[in-house]
Amino acid sequence: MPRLVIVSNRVPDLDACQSSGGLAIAIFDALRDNGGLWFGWNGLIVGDATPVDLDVSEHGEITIATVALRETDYEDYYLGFSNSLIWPVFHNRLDLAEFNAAQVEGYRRVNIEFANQLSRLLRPNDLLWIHDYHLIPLAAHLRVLGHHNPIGFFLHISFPSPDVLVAAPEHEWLMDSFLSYDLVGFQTALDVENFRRFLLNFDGTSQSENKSVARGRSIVAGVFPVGIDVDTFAAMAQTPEAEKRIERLHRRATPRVHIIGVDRLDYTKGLPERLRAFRRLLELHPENQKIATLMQIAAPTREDVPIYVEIRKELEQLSGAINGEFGDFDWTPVRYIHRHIGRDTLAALFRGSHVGLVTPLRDGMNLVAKEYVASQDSDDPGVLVLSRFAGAAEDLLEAIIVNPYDTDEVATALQQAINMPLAERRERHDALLKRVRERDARHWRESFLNALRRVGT
Ligand code: ADQ
Repeated sequence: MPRLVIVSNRVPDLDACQSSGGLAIAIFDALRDNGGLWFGWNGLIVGDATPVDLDVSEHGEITIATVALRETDYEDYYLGFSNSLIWPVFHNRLDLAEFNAAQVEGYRRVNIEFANQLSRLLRPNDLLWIHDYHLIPLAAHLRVLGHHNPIGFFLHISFPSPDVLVAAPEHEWLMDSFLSYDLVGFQTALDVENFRRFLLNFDGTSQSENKSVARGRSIVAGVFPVGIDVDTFAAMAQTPEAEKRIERLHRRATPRVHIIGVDRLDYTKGLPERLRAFRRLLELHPENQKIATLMQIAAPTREDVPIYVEIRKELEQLSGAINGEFGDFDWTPVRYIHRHIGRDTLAALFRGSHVGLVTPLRDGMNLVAKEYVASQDSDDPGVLVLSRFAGAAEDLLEAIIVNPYDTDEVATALQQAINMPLAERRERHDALLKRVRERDARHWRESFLNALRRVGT
């Protein structure tokens, strides 16, 4: 068996990652199954003059190798090119994209530095799996250093259509960088289609089935939807502590309908639009007043980027305005929580909520939608209202699928969800749970790694 080498922008603390779960644990499990190396940033920022040393530690069969980022690198590579250019462009928000030459230089510099550091640790038959948009040019630099290993890349976010991508500076270089991978994995069929369509812009590109040959290099692109560990989430939603939390959530004099939204506080998640849709529900269907509550949990994220400060203010104002307009001494329509919440608490809140409202404007996959489904009581499940622009919508067809920009449509979907008969809720939930289970975290990593092994032989 070749050794597995995982590279991601950030390497989480192994103990924290085992208890916090999520995607990090799905990656960690791949290493735990077969042993291997995980390389990336350790989350620390040091002064520009500080030498950055590779820190290597052994944890049983797993080797962790990390480096710190220098302050300028953090600004140019992480906050800059990765999160102020690639992130908005790949989420169709050209209006928010910022570009300057220093940022692209920083992005190149860190990728070269990561390649140099990693290069020292690589063995000839290692299998490399690189994660996400921060590290697109990593394979190209490793190839320059003479590494011929099979290298796969997985993009966790959506891939834009070619006409959007060409508006981004340096797009041609970025696309050329992809060609150093043997396998590129995406969340949805639409992402793969967009990627392959872009490659046709390069003279002489030929394509067959899932393979493209462009600029003399051959690359396979495939769909590998990210999933969750269903049993762990379902179990967390049913512990005695979870039951106590659900009881607390429901302990009110008047009957309540609980709607829940859980997201990082990111402009791609459609949070202001979601609050407006909830307000519209109260206007269009006033019988929900004093009955329905939207709990929006929005975890802080990228607060060093100004647009994230703005969206936070907007959300605070909007929830305050809705509560001021509709609330009463015994009813708060919007419960807005700007904090990170433990996963076991989240599982209980999902289970205790009648509607899961997941309405991003654009999202690679969206794991919250899957976690909501996994947490439900199959005998009396809640209803998932899901944006058509989440990658998850390609699979989760039995959710109520909505256009998140259309507040009237989302309000109508909420009304439908609140009043859905038990038999229909069960039928939809059974189908959704089956799909979430089939395409779980294990399926994701095993299908990607098997495909990578195939292209590497
Ligand atoms: P994200 O954009 O972070 O991920 P998502 O897939 O929803 O989006 O994952 C978020 C995770 O964080 C979920 O596990 C959720 O439970 C957790 N979370 C969110 N808010 C929280 C809070 N307040 N407290 C605690 N936990 C919270 C990126 C891409 C997605 C893609 C994933 C995985 O943008 O499209 O689905 O990677 O590939």
